Amino acid sequence: MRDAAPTTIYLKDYTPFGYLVDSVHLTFDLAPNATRVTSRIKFRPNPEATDRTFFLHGEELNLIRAAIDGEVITPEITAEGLTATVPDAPFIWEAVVEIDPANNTALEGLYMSNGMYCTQCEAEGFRKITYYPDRPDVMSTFTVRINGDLPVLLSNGNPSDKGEGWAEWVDPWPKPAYLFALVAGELIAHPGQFTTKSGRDVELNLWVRPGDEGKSAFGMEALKKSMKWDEDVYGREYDLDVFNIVAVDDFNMGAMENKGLNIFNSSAVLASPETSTDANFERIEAIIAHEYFHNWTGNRITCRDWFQLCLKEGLTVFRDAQFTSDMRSAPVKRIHDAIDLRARQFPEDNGPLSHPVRPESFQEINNFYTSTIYEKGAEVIGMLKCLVGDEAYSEALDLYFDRHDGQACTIEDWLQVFEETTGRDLSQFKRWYNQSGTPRVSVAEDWADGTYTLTLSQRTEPTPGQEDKQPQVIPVAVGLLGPNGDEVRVTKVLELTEAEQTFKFTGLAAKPVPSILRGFSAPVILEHDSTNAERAFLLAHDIDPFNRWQAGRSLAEDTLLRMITEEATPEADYLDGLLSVLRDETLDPAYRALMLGLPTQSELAAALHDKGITPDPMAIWRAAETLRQATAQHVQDLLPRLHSETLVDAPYQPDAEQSGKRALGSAALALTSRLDGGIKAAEEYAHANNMTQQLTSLSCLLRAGKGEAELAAFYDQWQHDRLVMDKWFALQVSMAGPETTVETASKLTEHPDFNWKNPNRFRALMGSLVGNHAGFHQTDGAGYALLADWLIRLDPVNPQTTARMCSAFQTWKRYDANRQALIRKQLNRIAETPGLSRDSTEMVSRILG
Ligand code: 0A1
Ligand code: ZN
Repeated sequence: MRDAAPTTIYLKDYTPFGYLVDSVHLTFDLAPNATRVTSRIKFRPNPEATDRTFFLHGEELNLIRAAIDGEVITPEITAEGLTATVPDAPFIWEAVVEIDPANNTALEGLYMSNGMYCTQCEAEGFRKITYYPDRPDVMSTFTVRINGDLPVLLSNGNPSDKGEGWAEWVDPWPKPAYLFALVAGELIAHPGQFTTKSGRDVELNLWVRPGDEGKSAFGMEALKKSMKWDEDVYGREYDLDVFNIVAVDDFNMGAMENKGLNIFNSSAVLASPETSTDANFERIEAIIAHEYFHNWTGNRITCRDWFQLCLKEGLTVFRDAQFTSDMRSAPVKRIHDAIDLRARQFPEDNGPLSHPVRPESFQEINNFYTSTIYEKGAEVIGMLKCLVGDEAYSEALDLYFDRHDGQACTIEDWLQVFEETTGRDLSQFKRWYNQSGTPRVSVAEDWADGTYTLTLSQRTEPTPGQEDKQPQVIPVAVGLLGPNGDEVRVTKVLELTEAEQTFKFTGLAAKPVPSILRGFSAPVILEHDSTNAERAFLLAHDIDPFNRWQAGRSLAEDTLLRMITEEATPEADYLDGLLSVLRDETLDPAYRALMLGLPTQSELAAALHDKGITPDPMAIWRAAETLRQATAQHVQDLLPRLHSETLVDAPYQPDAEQSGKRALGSAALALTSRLDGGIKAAEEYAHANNMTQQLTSLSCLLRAGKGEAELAAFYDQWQHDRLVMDKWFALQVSMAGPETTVETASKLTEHPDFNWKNPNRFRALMGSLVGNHAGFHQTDGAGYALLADWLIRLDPVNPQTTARMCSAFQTWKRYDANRQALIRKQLNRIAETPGLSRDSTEMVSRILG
């Protein structure tokens, strides 16, 4: 375990490393408890550096031998690395270290998962493999020899030679150590082939454990589509002879873009219709694309330091979102992204963990793989594209790839290519990178003499370490609708740059209804006191699919808030509007399914808190239940027809069209189950032939307080399948009523299949506990205590996953004094745990504030 001493690292302190690395040769002699890593590294003084301290990172390594230019030395060793005296000229560093992959439960560095060796080096895992300047601005070519008695031995780059029990790999592209990877095991390849636009033949392989062969075809097709898309849209070609993907069961994150050897959490790559839902397929396609796209945005051009993480992550998320929009439905993707941003990034940005897209300090970089860096980082790029236009965006990207190929870059480099290609001053835009918090844009309207005046104001609440906020450049896409629903002014992007600004639309025949923030053109909170009649009007007429959906969402939120605070009954504007949308068969089923969604209960809690009302999770839950019930009754005549959408005649395809139909059918089944007590859901479960149907019908049954037999049958059917068993755990906790959530979760922790050291299993159970808002926030604090117990238990085993899950407590200050006291007690208990990791220490102390 790591030293928990909190050292803060600052962006302003960046200095280049004193030495350049010309080449790295690594030899691995694999053994579960004593793998030997021999390194031979050519260093030379860096002419651009002033500090010549020769410090190499290294953690949990047993140094056997170190030599410089063949002469054995005794370096000074600490828990973080070693220091040695070196010549003021090029020299060769050699070291032999021993490591223990079998006991590496943190899943950083070289570790074992089901008998297979694999690595995870981002962000700072390479230092657990050997001594090295483990920082992204130190780039080198790597040659790797693996000696091991296993049939498949993989590393980065191209295979150069192999024999019985050994293999050699050469990666010709200079890379930082965080992109290093090694995999060794008994694996089966799903092969593929791709010819790049310039004619390079690339051998593709998706490697899985025996037994998982039936789940690799979809991932392979997604990879080929990604390779083609990046050529067509960004002109980016693949640059090696092979591209390998490996599925691993024990993995902290979704996947990793190691050069030529992507390593995936098996949940992010393995799929079959019988075991995966439509949502799983879509996610897998997006993650495969994301990791592949990193080959250019991340690998060929990498980050100078970890403060620049959004340079690769924001851009790559933006690119994978473009890909999904092209492969599937662009409006549906945009709505999903807005839902996710509001559910995950907004709470982060408006709470104690708030940090800029480019942070200025950190203690543990692993804690900064956040929704802010990734998703808000992508939104920032979307805004930049919106402001400069599509053509200028392409030109700037071409320049970026040309100019910075092979470099480790900064946000300044990124913005510079836009400034040069557009002539635009982006100094104010840069605040999106430096300023944390979600801007709130409020709207005031005026109408006189054919002129409609829109006054937009922006403000951002203080966030930790940032009291005063400056106005940002906010692209606000606006269209105007006339009284009959026609578009009287087409979408225009208003650039809000001041704290308050007025925009006029002249020559209008009648007072228009504005459609503001079309396409969710900026990641802001729009405060617009429009009437429900106006919302219903937009729901009926807006030609912007995002805002049409948003109008329904705002109606739903408004009615729910009134139900919670005024004991109002569900509003007719909402129910009638919904009914017309559901009846409209010209609308994409996936879009209609989205219309049936409600704001999450946690979002409602945030909305109440914003209004100065302390949220009561039970009251929120009751309102959501009541509205669901009222909706079911209101649209009941339509339900059989909508439900029949699920029954797609053609063979199962996880494409947008079929999955959209199933989404609508599933939403209809959920409402039907509220009226028939689950009869239809039981029928559907009995003849379900894909996981989407099986899981939907089972969840409807559980929600109706039924399904015990089906749950047991599901277990019997799928107990051999790890990924499906994750669903079995998650479903029971998510579907439990508020009073039984904690009890259900607690009982499941005793189940023999609760392999809590596996991050997927841990998250399936504990993540669902946190996601069940009313259940987690049970008044006696039992939910908080259960989570804290398990975080304390997991921390010494896997600090990274523990720390990420601590964020469950980030919203604690929204709730009443009693709940706050109960949560504080658990946070303190975690903080006071002897030997708590640096990861969790940082998270808990930031949350406590
Ligand atoms: N770079 C990967 C995600 C990743 C990040 C950190 C990790 O360990 C701390 C692992 C994976 C991606 O964006 O997909
Ligand atoms: Zn990424």
